[in-house]
Amino acid sequence: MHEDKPTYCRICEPLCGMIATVEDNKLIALRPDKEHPLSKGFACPKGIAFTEIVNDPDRVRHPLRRRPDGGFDQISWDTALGEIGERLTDVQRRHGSKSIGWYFGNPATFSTGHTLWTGVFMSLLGTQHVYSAGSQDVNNRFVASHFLYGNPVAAPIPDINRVDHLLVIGANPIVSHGSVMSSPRIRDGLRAITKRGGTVTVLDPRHTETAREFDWLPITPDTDALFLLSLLHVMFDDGLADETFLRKRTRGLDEWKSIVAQYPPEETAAHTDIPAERVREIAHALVTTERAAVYGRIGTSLGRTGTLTTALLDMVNLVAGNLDVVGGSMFGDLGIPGQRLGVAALQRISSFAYAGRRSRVGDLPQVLGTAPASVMAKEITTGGAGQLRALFVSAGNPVLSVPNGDELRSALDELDLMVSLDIYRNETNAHADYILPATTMYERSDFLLPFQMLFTTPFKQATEAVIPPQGEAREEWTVINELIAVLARRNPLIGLMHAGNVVSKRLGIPTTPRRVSDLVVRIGMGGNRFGLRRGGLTYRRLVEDHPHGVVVADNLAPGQLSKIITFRDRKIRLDAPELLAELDRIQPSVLPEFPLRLIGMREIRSENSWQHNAPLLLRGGRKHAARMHPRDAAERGIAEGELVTVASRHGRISLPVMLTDDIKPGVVAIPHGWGHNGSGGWTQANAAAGNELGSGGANVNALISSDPADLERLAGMANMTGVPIEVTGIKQERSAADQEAGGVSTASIM
Ligand SMILES: Nc1nc2c(c(=O)[nH]1)N[C@H]1C(S)=C(S)[C@@H](COP(=O)(O)OP(=O)(O)OC[C@H]3O[C@@H](n4cnc5c(=O)[nH]c(N)nc54)[C@H](O)[C@@H]3O)O[C@H]1N2
Ligand SMILES: Nc1nc2c(c(=O)[nH]1)N[C@H]1C(S)=C(S)[C@@H](COP(=O)(O)OP(=O)(O)OC[C@H]3O[C@@H](n4cnc5c(=O)[nH]c(N)nc54)[C@H](O)[C@@H]3O)O[C@H]1N2
Ligand code: SF4
Ligand SMILES: [Mo]
Repeated sequence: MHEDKPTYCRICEPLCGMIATVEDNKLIALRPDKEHPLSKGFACPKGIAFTEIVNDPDRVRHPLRRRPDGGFDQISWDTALGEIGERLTDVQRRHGSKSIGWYFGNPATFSTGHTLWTGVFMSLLGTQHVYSAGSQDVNNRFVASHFLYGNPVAAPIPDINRVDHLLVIGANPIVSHGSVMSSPRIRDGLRAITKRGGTVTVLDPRHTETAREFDWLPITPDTDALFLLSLLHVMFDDGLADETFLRKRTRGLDEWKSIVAQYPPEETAAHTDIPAERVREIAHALVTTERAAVYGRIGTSLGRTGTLTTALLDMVNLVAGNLDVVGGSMFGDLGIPGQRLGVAALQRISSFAYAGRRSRVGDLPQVLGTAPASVMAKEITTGGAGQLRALFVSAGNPVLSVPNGDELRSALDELDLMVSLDIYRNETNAHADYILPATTMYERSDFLLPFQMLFTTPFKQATEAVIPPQGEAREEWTVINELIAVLARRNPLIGLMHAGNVVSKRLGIPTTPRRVSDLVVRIGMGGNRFGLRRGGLTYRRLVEDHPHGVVVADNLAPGQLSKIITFRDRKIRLDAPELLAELDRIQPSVLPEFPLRLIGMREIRSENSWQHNAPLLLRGGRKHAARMHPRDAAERGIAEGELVTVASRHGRISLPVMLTDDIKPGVVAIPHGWGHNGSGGWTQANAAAGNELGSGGANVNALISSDPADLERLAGMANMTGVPIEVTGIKQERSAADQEAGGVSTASIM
């Protein structure tokens, strides 16, 4: 039987509408959904290629158990769960619940059940060993919002539909499709700004795919805080800011005025390389253009002071009169009554509150219940109370995505138990004792719960599974329920959760992600409020009456701040001492032996580390390569395509170079997510991106420090951009070594 089913893609944040063609319970093809109200027939190559991933012969379809020789044997779910249960109970008996940990990766966020169940399970378990991709991504956004608004989950997004002057800092939405912002067809959204006479300016060390379409302003990596301070300087100095309004809405304005007075653009230009007159021009344009916004993402998150930089983005929006107003930087609305009080209450729970706990290693604050993944390896290898002994990794590949993968790789082998839930064998779960097969997104029903506040046009969609689980794959939340049953007897809170599961199941109303989502749909924007609002949305109505999704409001609503700020005086706090203390760290450090600066980049046909196995995405002989300016290459005698060594204070990797004018001299860009070294089960990925040394590309995170002292202090973020490096041609390296050897022999002859 041949059927076309509307659903949506859950690889990245626009969540584009898809039509899945299904025959005899097999996914045959995916095509963009023309009837999706926002993505309107757009999907990117990653989304289309997902058929290959669902049906990939390399996929893990059955539970696997590792043999002493490193290979894996297929076992039954019963055996796997029985053995894991025994070993987990043993770890818990000997070391307590606090020795059990979980790392959940990026795709977990795209599954309601996965996110909710891991969050609740770990929180009830009372362990501090919860890690996520967030400390390499977005945790500083949450921390900045915590300090400014007393609300970690409030994230302003640019009002793409109405903005007339958009300053994009450290984001490449034409490739990434937008982040911390769900805005399908983002390229069209950006083009529409210039079509209506507006401007888009892209501040980025690389002349990116986005910058190429608009105005490019090359900036020195990791100097954005200085640039933003200068914008504020000009706004105050030139009397552009509405101080009466600001005084009413904020605390700490005078302190900031005296701080920004110290950062005139004429002085910061030496670091940022942005001419003072451009800074002045931009500051004026942001204030005088009625609808203007600043938007920043990964490039502003992964520097040494990401939390401060992110707070400064909001401050620039605020001082320019662009925060929480139409056409500016706006807040999404769940439409749930009492949401402010809910957040305030959550923040009293130590497992959720900012710094409610601090990491054992490195003394770093917890963010939304998670610790910095960079310290995970040392949490395994450092003895003492609370040592991490049993680790679950779901939808993650931290050996490639976290700093210093080598350190983590060897630490994993010291665990008493490691269990992975994944759709593939990857470089991380090569070290797991068990790999449990997870469903892909098209094998589960879902609602876009975590993204509701991030849509630039408020939107809802729910989908049924379009195919049954392939092989013996199971949804993560059901596996977590099994673990809960195992641990119930030894941990009272887990026991309570287990009892809840059992009772609700007996009553015929089992707790499922669908039921939780239904609740949120009913009380949220456009919901039926349990019958109070006739014709309103329920989960079932979403699936049956709106299979292509439904726009619940034409635009974002201004004036959300009063619902967001949890401080009693309802004022934005600019004067958190923790933020102010970060000002001491913003001056870039100079290491003469590492004169170049490393930045990251995303590729249109990669998704972090996990889509390099799809033949459609590997077409055209893709190569993992470092992008370098010809001038820097010439100075080092390096030719196009040559194999080079890239070294930092923390490590070295080898890969070919690609010379390009589309990068600021002095900067080198290397995509992350490569370094498939054959330990994963990804046969295509392992063979791809070949270089002289072998295959699978290089792991750029070998160049990044996992030392707690090198992590950003407020969010424990890894410092992955602006890292000092040097690049040497391997030929030059060899001849230098030969010369040295030659020198020695000459000397010995004499
Ligand atoms: N195709 C594709 N799409 C993706 C992903 C993917 O792997 N592939 N990953 C998804 C994920 S997990 C995320 S979090 C989002 C990220 O979404 P984005 O943040 O839009 O993605 P990046 O391409 O990493 O963009 C970061 C930009 O910052 C620039 N940059 C680096 N350092 C600095 C700096 O110090 N200052 C400034 N101003 N700029 C800097 C880089 O040159 C780069 O262009 O993308 C998502 N979408
Ligand atoms: N140098 C550098 N490093 C970075 C970044 C950078 O910009 N530069 N970006 C960081 C960012 S923003 C992110 S988000 C992280 C990503 O870091 P991670 O999330 O640790 O790694 P991914 O490569 O996304 O791996 C995802 C894994 O999930 C599996 N998977 C896919 N779908 C499912 C599913 O439905 N269920 C289950 N159980 N498994 C599934 C895939 O097979 C894959 O093994 O990388 C970070 N690392
Ligand atoms: S941009 Fe591509 S990968 Fe992202 S949601 Fe849309 S189709 Fe999926
Ligand atoms: Mo990410």
